Amino acid sequence: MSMSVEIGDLTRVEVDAVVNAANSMLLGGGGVDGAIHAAAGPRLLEACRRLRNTTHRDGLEVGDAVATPAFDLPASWVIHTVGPNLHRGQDDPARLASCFARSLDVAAELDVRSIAFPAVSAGAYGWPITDVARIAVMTSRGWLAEHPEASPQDVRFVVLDERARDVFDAALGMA
Ligand code: AR6
Repeated sequence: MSMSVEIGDLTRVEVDAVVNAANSMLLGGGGVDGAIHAAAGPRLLEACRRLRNTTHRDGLEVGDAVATPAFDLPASWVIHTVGPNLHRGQDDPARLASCFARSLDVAAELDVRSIAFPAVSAGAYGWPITDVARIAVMTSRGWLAEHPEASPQDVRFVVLDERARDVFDAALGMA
């Protein structure tokens, strides 16, 4: 089992599943969501529309996760999750923790070996990166400890700059 942080573009990472910091509508947006849709191609939006027309008519709840194929990305799967939006008063850390735990649950159902997360909610949704890093690492560490036999065992956090990398590094270094 391993957890690590790296600077990079989530759309170019060679992992089995990348996590998308989506919104409840599941129909694309800016930030990571926009980058993933642009790189994965229009079939990703079609797959998301299918979810909206079938299993997710009301969209995806904050803290939940759902997978689609990744189409033109190097990854096989996109696991879409919806972080809490601090600008709308969504300040419950449990909701953010749930994004990571549910994404790992979905990854386990798909039997993927490796998964890459962005700093969910640390962009447009306004959460401080220090809180996101701490919650991401604590939750993933807890999940891995509770599921010693399950996939994925390779969990990566992919961030855009050195400051974010240092913050995740500090969180990873805490017991
Ligand atoms: N690779 C890795 N990290 C990235 C990339 C990338 N290509 N692009 C941005 N980041 P955000 P949120 C970082 O705003 O806060 C969208 O419009 C970014 O620097 O993507 O959960 C959705 O549709 C930041 O640290 O996600 C939603 O409406 C982190 O990824 C809303 O934004 C998350 O930033 C979701 O907001």
